[in-house]
Amino acid sequence: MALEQTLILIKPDAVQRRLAGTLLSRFENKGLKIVGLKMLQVTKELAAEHYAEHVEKPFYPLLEEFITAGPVVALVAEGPEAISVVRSMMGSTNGRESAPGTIRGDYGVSRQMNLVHGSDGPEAAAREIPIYFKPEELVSYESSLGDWVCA
Ligand code: YYY
Ligand code: MG
Repeated sequence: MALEQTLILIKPDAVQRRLAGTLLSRFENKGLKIVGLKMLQVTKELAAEHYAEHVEKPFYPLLEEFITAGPVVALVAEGPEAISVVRSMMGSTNGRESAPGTIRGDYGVSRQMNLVHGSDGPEAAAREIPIYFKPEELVSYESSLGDWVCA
């Protein structure tokens, strides 16, 4: 069981809908440890770096418009297999198809405005975390709950 860190974005639609706290709570309630947290405005340059794999795709102009349309909350969550845990909590990309019980399944009906981003694998997490956080912006601390949330 690997202890992993993953990048999560609470996207502009979720911030505008006042769901940031609700979504943050879901990750906390799951037992993930928050080791980095900030609010920021994504620029076009940052969007292109983050979504490098999608820049040439036909949907990118609208994705860029959406992700830069308002502030996001960025966080780094840590936990056992945190990357796949967060991906399963998010649900599939299109809110109309994502399962009830997932974030996208519970809160959205859009493929583009789908509330959250989560790194899709270890390589993505290693690439994406430094895009949003300097090393000194990530904290290291002991959690007294640690022994009670994973075994
Ligand atoms: O990882 P995930 O967010 O579930 O989906 P990706 O395939 O990486 O696409 C990134 C982002 O782009 C997605 O969250 C919505 C948007 N998007 C879109 O607007 N239209 C598509 N056909 C595919 C993706
Ligand atoms: Mg993706």
